[in-house]
Amino acid sequence: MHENQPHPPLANEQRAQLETLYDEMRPRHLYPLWEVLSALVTPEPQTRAVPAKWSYNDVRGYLMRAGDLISAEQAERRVVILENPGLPGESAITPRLYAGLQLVLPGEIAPCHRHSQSALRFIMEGDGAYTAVDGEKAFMKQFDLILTPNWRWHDHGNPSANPIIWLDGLDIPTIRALDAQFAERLDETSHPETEPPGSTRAKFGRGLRPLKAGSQRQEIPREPLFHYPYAEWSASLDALALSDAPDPHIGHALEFLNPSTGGAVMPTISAHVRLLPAGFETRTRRSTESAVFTVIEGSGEVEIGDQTYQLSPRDMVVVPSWAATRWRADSKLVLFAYTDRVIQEKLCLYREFCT
Ligand code: 1HN
Repeated sequence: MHENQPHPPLANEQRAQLETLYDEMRPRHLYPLWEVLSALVTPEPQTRAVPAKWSYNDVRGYLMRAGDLISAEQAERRVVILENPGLPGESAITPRLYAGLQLVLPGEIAPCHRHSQSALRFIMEGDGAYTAVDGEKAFMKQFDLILTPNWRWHDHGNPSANPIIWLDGLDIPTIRALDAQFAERLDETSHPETEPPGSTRAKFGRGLRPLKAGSQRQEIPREPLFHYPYAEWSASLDALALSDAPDPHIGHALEFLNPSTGGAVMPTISAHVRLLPAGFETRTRRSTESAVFTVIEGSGEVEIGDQTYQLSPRDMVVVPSWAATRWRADSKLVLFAYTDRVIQEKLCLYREFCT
């Protein structure tokens, strides 16, 4: 298993007899572990995912063409998938995460459904559209984060005059790996309104939660909050940058929290934002989390393994597990990221290596 401790070599005769043994085992679906052990148990993470970058306007062009050809209702979700070049045919941007850009044109509705996959939406362009979660609408502004946690009804609508485009981040490959997918459509296109817009944020988004007495005591939903506006997270990030020194490996960073648990926003997806001051360069870091980043503001550069990418607003990059990563900000650089860190932490597997 260790490269510096080779196993004693096999004699030719022994090898021939082993091959005969394998030939007889194969039809019975039996295989020798010792032939594959070093590929199964590696000293460090081995991933098929590779670093990659997509520029927003490039993807947007294809998405708008799709907008001329298929309606949101026909498509159910009109999305162009960002697929990792190392995972062809898997509709995955990392082995655990999915990414896509979704377009909803003025007047369209993406019909109501629910599924075991957890999803986040990060608004890339436009405002005034909404996602309704269990019948409560969250009206979108650019760079807002909206969650549709697993098994919650959700539909999207765009009553505004402009196209709306967002980044969809889901845990599709994770749920697929667990063979735990379920999905269903609601009979109606839109979920009936259950609460006025903003009511969940008023109840749970300000360090407060509803309190009732005795038998009235209310169960707190698993993920009560589903809208994290840009105006709020960017103000917090700017305040952090005024009061603290940047972390040498990730700059100023704030994680989005589930107020019910104090942990990651959803059971399978972690999300955070970062700010690198102009001229700041991080040190090199590796981590076992795979991450999808998008640039909110500014320009700079990222080195991911042996790749270097120039960054400008709304570029999207994927950082595979254990790839040595270093960021440089030419101007104030603001990033949004979602990752599979929470899964790894729950499994006691998460690791970082900072130089
Ligand atoms: C989904 O429900 C949405 O609700 C977007 O907008 C993308 C990709 C696969 C499965 C479900 C949405 C999706 C998805």
